[in-house]
Amino acid sequence: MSEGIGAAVKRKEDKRFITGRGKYTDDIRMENQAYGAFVRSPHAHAEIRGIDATAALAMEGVIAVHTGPELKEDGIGDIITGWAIHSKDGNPMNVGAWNPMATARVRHVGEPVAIVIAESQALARLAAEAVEVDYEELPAVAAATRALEDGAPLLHDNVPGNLIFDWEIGDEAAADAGLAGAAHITELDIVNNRLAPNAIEPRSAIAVYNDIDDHYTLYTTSQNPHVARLVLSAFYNVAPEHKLRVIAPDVGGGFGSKIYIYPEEITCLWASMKTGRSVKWTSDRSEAFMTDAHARDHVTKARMGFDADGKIVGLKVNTVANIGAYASLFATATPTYLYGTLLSGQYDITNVYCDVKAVHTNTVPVDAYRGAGRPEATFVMERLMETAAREMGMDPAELRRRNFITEFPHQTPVIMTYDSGDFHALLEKGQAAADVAGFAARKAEAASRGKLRGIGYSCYIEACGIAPSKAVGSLGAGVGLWESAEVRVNPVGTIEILTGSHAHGQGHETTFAQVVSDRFGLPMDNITIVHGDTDKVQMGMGTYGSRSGAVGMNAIVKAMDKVEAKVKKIAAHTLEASEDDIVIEDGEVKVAGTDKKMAWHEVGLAAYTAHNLPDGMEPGLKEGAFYDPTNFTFPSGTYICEVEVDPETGVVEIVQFTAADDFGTVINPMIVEGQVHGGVTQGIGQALLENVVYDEDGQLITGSYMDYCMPRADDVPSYVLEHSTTVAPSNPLGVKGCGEAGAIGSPPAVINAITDAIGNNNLTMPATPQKVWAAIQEVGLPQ
Ligand code: MCN
Repeated sequence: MSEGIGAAVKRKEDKRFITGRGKYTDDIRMENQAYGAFVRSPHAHAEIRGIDATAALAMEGVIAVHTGPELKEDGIGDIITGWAIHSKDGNPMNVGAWNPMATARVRHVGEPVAIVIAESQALARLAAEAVEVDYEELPAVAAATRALEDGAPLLHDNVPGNLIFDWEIGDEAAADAGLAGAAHITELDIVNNRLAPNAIEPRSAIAVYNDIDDHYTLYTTSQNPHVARLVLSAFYNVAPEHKLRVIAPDVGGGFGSKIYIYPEEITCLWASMKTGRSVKWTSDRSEAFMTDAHARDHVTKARMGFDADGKIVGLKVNTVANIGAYASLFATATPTYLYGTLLSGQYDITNVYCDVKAVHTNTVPVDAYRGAGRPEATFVMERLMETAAREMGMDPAELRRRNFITEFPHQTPVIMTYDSGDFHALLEKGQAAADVAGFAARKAEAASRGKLRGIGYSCYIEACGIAPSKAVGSLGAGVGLWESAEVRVNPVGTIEILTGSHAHGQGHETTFAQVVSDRFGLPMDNITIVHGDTDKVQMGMGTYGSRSGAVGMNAIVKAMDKVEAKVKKIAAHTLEASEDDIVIEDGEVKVAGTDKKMAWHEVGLAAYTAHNLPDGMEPGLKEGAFYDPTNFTFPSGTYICEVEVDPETGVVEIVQFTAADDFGTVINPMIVEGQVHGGVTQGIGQALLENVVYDEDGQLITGSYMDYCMPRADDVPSYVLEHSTTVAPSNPLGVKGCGEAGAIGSPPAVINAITDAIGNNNLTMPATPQKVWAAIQEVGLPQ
């Protein structure tokens, strides 16, 4: 039916979002509400010699000032990283301890040192300025490669050389042997620029302590409220799980940055208990730049070898990954298992080796951001392929074609088993949609206007639907990553779906309802999706790694299987037919081949009135399921970018961007297109504009939108979207995640296009006009 799987249904949630009636954390007001503001370190690295809050406490309306040692005395635990990584010598990683508020030393600008609680937000912020902290400055280091040098400032006593781990994947000897026999070797030095996440809604939290019940409620901008509750209780000792309710109401974008439990939530919860007041904290934009987990920040050397026919014979990658001052929740997984495992790309390569050194620096923690590890891997692979083709005088599409994997399942040398895909089809569709055949004419026409036109490819594959608990457990994850769902059919036949997934812009209220509507033939209006509250949904693992479709929706499918089985039993009993003959379609439960039927709501009513149920059947119609898939999903695509560069100014215009993707079964093509638009735009932002800059001493230079440039509508073209489908065999719906693909596939396509236009491959992201102009000067105008 028209609202089911495959229908471009308009988003149910948009009515409240576009009329300004979404309910975000900062919109919530509690009785007895006070406001928290944090005193933050202005230094990148310093000892705290003393804190004097006298002046702040003397201000009328200031309720309390609390510091890090007080939390420690109350047994509040350190913030943890969720993934245990071992170095290649077999030793466990060394990670510096992360106190929610600094106890003795600060290690990045913006690190919280104290919280001021006051009657208004303005007063709390003013009073935070009045808290005097006596710092003794220490030498600082912001660049990961510098932090590894002898004599670099040391951040943590237990992390010698600032090296958290030196991890490897693949077979080094095999990669070396492959490279030794290569007819051609392409080498690249790659910098993957550091990004800030920039969700529209800044982080916010309200902590409510009820001393009568000794119970805590936390409203927070979280992508995974249940995981938040788990770590807050199990690791940070804030409260036992049954005395802590976490609610993530409407959340205005996360892009990974709201997966983690930050110091602020922990501190607000504890401060609420201490003061007996509800404590609200909302980040302003400057705080967001300073304290939201940043992303990427890799420095890489890569070598790829080819035989005389252009077949890849070896790949060796050495990466230094900046983790920041502390290791955040996914920080250790991101540059390892989310990166090294994708260094086979779409290609049939036998010999791959990757070494990653993860490093503490005096910068804010670096963690997952749309794509997390996979954009970095794709950038390495796709810059190498394009560069190699140019160096060998081959068509970059042809070089890729010669190396594509064509048979599935395919075991890569870096752990992953790709289960499906058709890379040739994606390339062909992409080329046709981008009119690659007409490029030469367009280039000539652009030249007649004094513009340099270039074209660049990126053929990406990524692993998402982050789940299989056994797989992630064997790789060091602290938890399993299944998902849960409950399907509640009410006596009147309407349905409530409780899910452990969390939507913060992805449209789950629509797509999840579509899957249910499709299954039972019910109107979308009769289906409600409930999520984001640990008191309503028992447990869930939340949303990241493009997993809600592949894992969350399939948990609903599993619960619907159970509902369907019970519905069929009730109908068979009532209609005096065999269960095997019962079919559910268009909102009716029918005996196949007859005119005997019940309306859907009649079955619901029968389940609850329970006057005439089969012997031994429990009343009611409600089923739950936990779903744990057998594999990740592997979306793939061909992205083709066409640019025009003004040689006078170095300004780049993206004149066409074509994305041909394979997301398996598509539930809602309009939502999926929106996801690709958003992801590609973020990728273009990384390629052309965005860059977090710290100076050598760890001062944040790009602390506002005056210095950090986000893509705007006039920076991007109207996208050309194509798709080709291979169904994911690892989940019943056959879906592959789509939420990150755009950000993963697009940056290399953009840089490949610009370097093609200007005839100089020596260009780093972001390709600002200044850099592009300088690169043109370096080699002169292409003839
Ligand atoms: N979908 C579909 N058909 C498919 C796959 C997905 O119709 N074959 C739908 C899903 O049902 C869902 C949406 O597309 O409505 C995205 O699904 P999925 O790829 O499973 O991703 P998640 O829902 O798990 O969302 C997470 C993903 C990630 S990891 C980041 S980062 C990101 C992204 O989604 N952050 C976002 N997209 C975002 N979009 C918005 N507006 N805001 C964010 O913070």
